[in-house]
Amino acid sequence: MTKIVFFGDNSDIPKLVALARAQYPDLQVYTEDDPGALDAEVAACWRPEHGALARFPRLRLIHAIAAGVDNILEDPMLPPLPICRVAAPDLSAGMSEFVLWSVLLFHRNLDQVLMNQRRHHWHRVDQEPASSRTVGILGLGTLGTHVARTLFHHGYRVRGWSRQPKQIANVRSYAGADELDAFLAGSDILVCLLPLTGETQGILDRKLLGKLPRGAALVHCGRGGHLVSEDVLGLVREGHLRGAVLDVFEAEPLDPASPLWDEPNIYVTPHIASANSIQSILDQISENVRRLHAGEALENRVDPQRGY
Ligand code: NDP
Ligand code: OXD
Repeated sequence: MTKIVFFGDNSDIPKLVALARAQYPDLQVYTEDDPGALDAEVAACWRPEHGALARFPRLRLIHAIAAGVDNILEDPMLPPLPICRVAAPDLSAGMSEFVLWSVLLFHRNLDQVLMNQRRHHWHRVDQEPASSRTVGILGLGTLGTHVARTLFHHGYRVRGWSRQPKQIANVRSYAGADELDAFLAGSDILVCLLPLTGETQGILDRKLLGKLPRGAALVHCGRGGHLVSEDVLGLVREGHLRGAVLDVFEAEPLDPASPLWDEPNIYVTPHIASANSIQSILDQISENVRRLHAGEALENRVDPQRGY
């Protein structure tokens, strides 16, 4: 039996503990305060307190319960152990649904229709085919690639930006800092699906968003640390951005006093763009536990130097 400890500030933790105890007989499951937890070989966590992971002397594997690992890598006392994340098919499918909804909101002018309803104003807004819109995706990893294929399937022109060039059918690839401006200049709707790293911190600022065509829209599903909120607010108010769907924020929950809530063309969603199911999180962790013991390569291993 492998001793595993679950911890972190996340409402999924109690559900993970309950299901792991019920369905995974090979795992001996602990929460942080359980006697015996200090013997854990595997830690499954979300935003662990700094120094928390270093308290487990027998740890062999750190497993995120999410796709993003920025909340783990920022620990200055992080032990030098393998780190894995969860990237399950249900996460990609959910993200594609969310981004498609957001893209349709702007492309079909449904944002204006919703506004008009509040004013009891009947106005048949212009409708154009999906092929008239180019969606640019920042980050062409697991999620960005799935989203790109989904959007192409719905008729949009799709381009993506990543560190390394990609070959994805029907998706125009741009890579690196040198190609960023050209990528932005042709994106009518910008979707952020980057991981949060030292390089991408604060990337969604006035400088970058100002390079989008006037009237472009933003769909932000990466991490709050990408977003410079006051810049987005300013660009929306100036009309440079027609609107933004924002799912992630520097501090979550978003402060009730934040001006983002009341801005007419900003749509705030509470970090629900997508999530791995409890079952798929446990399936991936248990598969990696098996691999750890078998000496096989771990799935979805993160490169701590790269930050994702
Ligand atoms: P991946 O690690 O699979 O992909 C990351 C992509 O970003 C890669 O294409 C990578 O380029 C690119 N990238 C990273 N750094 C740079 C950079 N400096 N310049 C250009 N491109 C860069 O991540 P996922 O697709 O699985 O997830 C992306 C993020 O989505 C997560 O880290 C998380 O923050 C967020 N997320 C949000 C959720 C929500 O509900 N809002 C749910 C799940 C995830 P390359 O391929 O060349 O290496
Ligand atoms: C994730 C998230 O990274 O939920 O999986 O944001």
